Amino acid sequence: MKHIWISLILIVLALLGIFYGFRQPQEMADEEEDLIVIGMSQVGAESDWRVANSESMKQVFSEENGYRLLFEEARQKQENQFSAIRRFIQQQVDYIVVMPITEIGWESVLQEAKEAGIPVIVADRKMDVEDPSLITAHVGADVYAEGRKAVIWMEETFKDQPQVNIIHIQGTLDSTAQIGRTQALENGLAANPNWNLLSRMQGDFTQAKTYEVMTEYLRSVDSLPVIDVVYCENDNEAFGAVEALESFGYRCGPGGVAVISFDATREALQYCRNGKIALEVECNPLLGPLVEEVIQILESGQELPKTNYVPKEEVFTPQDITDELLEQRPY
Ligand code: GYE
Repeated sequence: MKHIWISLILIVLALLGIFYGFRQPQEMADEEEDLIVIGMSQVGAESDWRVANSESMKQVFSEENGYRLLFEEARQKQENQFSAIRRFIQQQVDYIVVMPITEIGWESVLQEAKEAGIPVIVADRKMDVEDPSLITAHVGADVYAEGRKAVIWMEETFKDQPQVNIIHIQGTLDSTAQIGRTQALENGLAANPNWNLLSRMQGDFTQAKTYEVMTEYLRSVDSLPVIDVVYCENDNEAFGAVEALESFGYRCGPGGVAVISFDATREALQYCRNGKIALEVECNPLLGPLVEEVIQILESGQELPKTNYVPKEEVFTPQDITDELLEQRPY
């Protein structure tokens, strides 16, 4: 009798095993079908800001949160972004999210996405297109406003100085961050006759390129000029500029060169605390949650505002930076 019971239990267990064996893959497939598929095209990994931005996207668009993320990095080439977007269209993703390298040239690829019925959300920098229906929403900072904060600080700091010698290091040309931050400085130059632009160079938002162009410039001048301000369009440019300036004997800090930078990543705030960066204008890279908000609104069928600026961005000078701020800085 005991043997019969044991055999019965074994049979039941075996049947249960077969049942679950068949059921589980099916259930898994069902769960996968529920995932929202996002095709995401990122510029590259040119800066600390960009790395933090990619991290934020990957954190939010995880399987645990209900997403399948197809993430492609374009190594700073727009053609690579085009091919990534075309692959996403072929794969029939639910949404395409693009952090565009520059503003222009997107019309035809966006048209293809539109014809395939896939909404395109633009994050960080903008796209300049004539037909607004090609873009469902934009999530990103107001970079002109960031530039204005730097210009206002310069106006206050140098208001009594008869001549202010400025070097301007631009970011990737035709990118929104370059256009806005450059425009703010241009307006500052026009409004302040005591500001003197010594040189303008392209740093492409990277430390290496900025070190190179700055070194070339300092090598090419007959005698080293007095430099009051180096206006860098992001933190990595500021690191490269400080390195080049110091190697030519300049001192960055009070009484020396005032380096201005945008982003306010942890390492740059450390530079700022040490006085090597005089002003940090914050630009928040953590855009993942805002992009998700847009996608959730779309999923629920509600009306969507076309532009969602990143809410609050601060300005830091050396005295604002505490241990606590550095420890808590998420990027
Ligand atoms: O400031 C820079 C990055 O587009 C706002 O791009 C972004 C800029 C950011 O490489 O560090």
